[in-house]
Amino acid sequence: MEKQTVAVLFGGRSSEHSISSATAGGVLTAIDRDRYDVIPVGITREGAFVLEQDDPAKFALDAAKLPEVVDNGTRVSWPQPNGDRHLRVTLDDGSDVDLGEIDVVLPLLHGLHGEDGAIQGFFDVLEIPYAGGGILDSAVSLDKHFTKLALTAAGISVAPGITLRRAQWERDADAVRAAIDALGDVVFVKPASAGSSVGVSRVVGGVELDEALRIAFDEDDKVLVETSVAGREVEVGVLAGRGGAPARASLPGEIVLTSRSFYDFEGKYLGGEGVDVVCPADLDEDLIERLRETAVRAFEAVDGKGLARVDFFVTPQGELVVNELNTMPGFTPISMFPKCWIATGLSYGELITELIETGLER
Ligand code: G1L
Repeated sequence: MEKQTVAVLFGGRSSEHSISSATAGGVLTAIDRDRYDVIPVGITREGAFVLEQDDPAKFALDAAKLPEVVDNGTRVSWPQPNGDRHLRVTLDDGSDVDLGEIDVVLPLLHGLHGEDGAIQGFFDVLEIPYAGGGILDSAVSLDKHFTKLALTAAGISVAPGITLRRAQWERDADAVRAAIDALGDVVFVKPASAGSSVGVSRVVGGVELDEALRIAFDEDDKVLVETSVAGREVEVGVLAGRGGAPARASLPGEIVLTSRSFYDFEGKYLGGEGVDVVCPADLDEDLIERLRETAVRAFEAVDGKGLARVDFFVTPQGELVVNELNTMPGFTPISMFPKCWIATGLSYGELITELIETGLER
């Protein structure tokens, strides 16, 4: 079999720079070396593209020394569209070295320009295939307001709530407070498009509502206020089909709150103390089937390409409410998305192969 060359792209100008680099370490360890040649390309915190060593150990998940892309002076330049897809590096003396032709990019990036569709558009313009979400599904999934529009139109339940623009809040605060009051006693205030849970507050009985809105508007001009949905937090991995096959869903996993009281590695990388990632979740057959089917419908509702993690609340009555989609889910071997695919029968390495091959097919 002819080997394909994969450019693994990681780091970047975001607060998740180190997580991205550690994820690259996991991918460099597990990627099928019989099928793929790898060119690791780091993005520094300043935004420079640099050639990295193909050394997983350099990007290990080590709490004492978080991995980092540093500017080593070996700048990578991307080919022209319709060109030969050759990556080149420019050395300090100004001369160019050809690194060879790449077939596909594996973008492991978070935050600004990483998962909002921008890097996907960059590679579309360069006519270089890539793994994962496309422009539209990435952009829609990053915007909680547009995600709700797409899901609602597809008949999928979302948390009831309102979307506020900064100008509305500044012009008519009283009307905004009244509208929020009507949502109920407990609400969540969140920026429409900040990653992770940055800028999110829980407000009870209107206490410190103004402060919660200020924090959210610091992150985005658009803010969602939603009623709190009581229920278990269940997540499903979706992979696009290959060769015209439909998308498919993993077994559901669950975010379980534990009494873990010490600060450890796992806790940190899994989203904080007292949180466990469990897959498969302990749910009955009928619920599992409905979750998997709804996850695929949600993926299709945002025109999903490549993959997405679909996050649900499952209410005590068994109602499924979709909280959000994530086209760049946590992707270390202990993250929910890989864990759920492992539970469903794909190894971490096979999952990487699947994502690369789907990217190559597009
Ligand atoms: F392209 C893939 F493989 F589909 C893909 C891309 C990015 C899967 C998962 C991710 N996730 C991340 O890059 C990250 C959330 C670990 C970056 Cl910090």
